[in-house]
Amino acid sequence: MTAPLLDIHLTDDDLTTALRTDARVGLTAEPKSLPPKWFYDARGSELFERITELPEYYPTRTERALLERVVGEIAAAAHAEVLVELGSGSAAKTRLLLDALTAEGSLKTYVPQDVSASALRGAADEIAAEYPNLSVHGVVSDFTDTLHNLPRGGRRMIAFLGGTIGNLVPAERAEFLAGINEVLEPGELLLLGAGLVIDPAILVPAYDDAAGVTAEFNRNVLHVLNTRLDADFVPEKFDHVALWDAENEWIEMRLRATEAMTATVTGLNLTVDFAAGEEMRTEISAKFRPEALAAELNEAGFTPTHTWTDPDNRFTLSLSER
Ligand code: AVJ
Repeated sequence: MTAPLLDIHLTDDDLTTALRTDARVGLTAEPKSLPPKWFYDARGSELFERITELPEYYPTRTERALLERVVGEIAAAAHAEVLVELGSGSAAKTRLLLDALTAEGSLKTYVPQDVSASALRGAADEIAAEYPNLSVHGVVSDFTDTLHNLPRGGRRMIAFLGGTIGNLVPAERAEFLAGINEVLEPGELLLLGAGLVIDPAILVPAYDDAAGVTAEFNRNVLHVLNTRLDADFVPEKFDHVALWDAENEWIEMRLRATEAMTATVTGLNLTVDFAAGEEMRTEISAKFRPEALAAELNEAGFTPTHTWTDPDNRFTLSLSER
């Protein structure tokens, strides 16, 4: 086997620079907020893997079961030579797609993309070993601004699974989808996984599990600030909040200060005051209505050709053509 190529468009220094900007903006804003991509250092990625196994967290297993059921149809419709997977992480669901696309006979290249070089290297090595006939070309980048760094050549399908599209607010989604559309050639494809709007009685516990793993994942962003920016947050002094915003149709996660406190972010030369009970937004996870999602794809220049939904209408996969 040939060792997989790894293009690094995002170094550790770049990450720190981006975090500095995000943290300075978010911690001095009113209300305070931090972008969810900063959950995912090694510990955060591990906590997320544990979330996917929680009884309450239905999205991962729902999407996986759906993918298992329809992956043959996807492969037949896509006839892709290159599979680009955005935010591939541990590439757990990838094998389903790779098996179907290699069985279908068209696939030559797999391009996993992730912000985490360590997660990517591990996944790329494993996939390269398991699929000796596939050329594996990893890209370490931030999916929102490095689409043009994706390798070209061969009919491509970009897969963006897991419902991570929901981390973006509508204006960011529009920009992101249009950006993907722009890098694709006519006839190339986008496979998008998205969580659907369902009963909040099922949604909320998925983001506020009984075992407290999601709470720990949420507080991990403070560990990341402590490590990367030499801050002194006391994560245990923040409560996990998950609520359903019915108007925006998204889950919102927040960290609530249990008492008044001041944190020092040495790396930013910044002190941050929290009032007792003050809440800081750390993530939105938007859920979708199928017609509205199709409209967003259309608006970005895509033609949705297929949609598949699980039997409980909790999650959808949609295949669109540029
Ligand atoms: C990885 C963004 C799809 O929004 O469901 C899980 C992240 N946050 N539990 C999601 C997450 C809290 C997850 N995504």
